[in-house]
Amino acid sequence: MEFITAAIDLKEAGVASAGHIHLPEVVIYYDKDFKGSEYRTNLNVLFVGGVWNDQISSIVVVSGQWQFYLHRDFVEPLGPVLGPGYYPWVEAVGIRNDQVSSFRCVGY
Ligand SMILES: [Ca+2]
Repeated sequence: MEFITAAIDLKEAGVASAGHIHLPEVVIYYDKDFKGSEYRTNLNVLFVGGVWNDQISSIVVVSGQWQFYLHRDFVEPLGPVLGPGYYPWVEAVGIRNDQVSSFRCVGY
């Protein structure tokens, strides 16, 4: 993997510090309908890099609120913030297909 990643600021994201913590988590897929290569992460991804750049076509948000971006380093949001759920086709939620270059957790 050539991803450039960083730990999520849990306090900023609103994750409770008491008790056990369910970390924000997302899974991205190369193709629609959760097909092709997949990558699961609990990190912010400043740049998906290499073979993943401009390739994401479906997403599972396991936990947290996630924003996706057209450019690396969280520049130019694509579509709405996505909460937990299955997103088999990014264009159905307003995220252009094969355009995501970075993403991060913006809430919990
Ligand atoms: Ca794709």
